Amino acid sequence: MRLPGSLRRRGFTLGGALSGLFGRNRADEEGADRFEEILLAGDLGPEITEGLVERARREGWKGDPEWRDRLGSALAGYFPAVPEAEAPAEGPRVVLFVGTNGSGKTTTIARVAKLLSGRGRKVLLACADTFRAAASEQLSEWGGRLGIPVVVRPPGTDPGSVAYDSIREAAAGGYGEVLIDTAGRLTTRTDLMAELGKVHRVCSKALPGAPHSTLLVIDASIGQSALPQARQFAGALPLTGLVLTKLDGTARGGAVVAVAAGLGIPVEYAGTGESPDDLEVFSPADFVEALLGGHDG
Ligand SMILES: Nc1nc2c(ncn2[C@@H]2O[C@H](COP(=O)(O)OP(=O)(O)O)[C@@H](O)[C@H]2O)c(=O)[nH]1
Ligand SMILES: [Mg+2]
Repeated sequence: MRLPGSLRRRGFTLGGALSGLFGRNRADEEGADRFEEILLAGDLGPEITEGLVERARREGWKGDPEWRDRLGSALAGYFPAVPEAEAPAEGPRVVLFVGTNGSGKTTTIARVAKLLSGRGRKVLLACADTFRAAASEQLSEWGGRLGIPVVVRPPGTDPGSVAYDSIREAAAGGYGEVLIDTAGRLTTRTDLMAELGKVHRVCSKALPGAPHSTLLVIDASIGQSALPQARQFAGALPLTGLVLTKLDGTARGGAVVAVAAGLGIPVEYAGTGESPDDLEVFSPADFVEALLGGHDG
């Protein structure tokens, strides 16, 4: 995974801040307090911070020349593994994308579509964001650029019916993948959150077992508010994975560890820019390495 060096805040990197911390000549308590401060400043959140402080104490990281590797594997261990994507027995694989407005859903769908069609998969896009005409225009524009058909319906159409139609159309047309875009929503709008649950259920009516994957797209730059936001979505429909976007422009990537661990779901993709190729299959080890980067030994 190619990660930009942006996981650092002006003057602050997790790796840099930790330099020398586990040297032998620091008082234990002072070191533990400082370690805690640094992890919190790195947006890892209170639970993971506490877990790591405890682990450092238990495993005796102080004075251990390998402490950085230990910390790295402890962090990587917080990410659940991505399960093997099984091809459905029959019909297309359906992926539903959800998230707040502007988190990067539509951009991500375009990139995933490009990736999959590059692997020879026959992809159908569906715009179940029927609030704004601009939403279907944006997805259609991507479809046009990528040469991938897009199912669109007039604004105001029930999003569930767009999802249903697209899955039936994909099944009839021999498509391998259906990627469904949904409208961004504030987690405070309980009616809209409930509607997502409905779209999810409608997918399974169109095709038993669908959606095979439900991905929550999160703007990585929102830091600590990512976890409560993700929990709200998880309460509205069963999520299977995460997509982190805007990792190119943020130093708040530590929060990502808290979200993946807190929800117990894997990160599948990472967005690292605005172009159609700026999507990476997520690698916890590479991510942690970038997070701990910027140190001098
Ligand atoms: N820098 C950067 N911008 C991104 C990334 N992903 C999405 N964006 C931008 O974020 C904005 C909102 O994206 P969009 O896909 O329309 O969000 P949606 O409302 O969730 O569908 C657009 O300007 C995208 O170009 C990313 O990984 N990096
Ligand atoms: Mg959108």
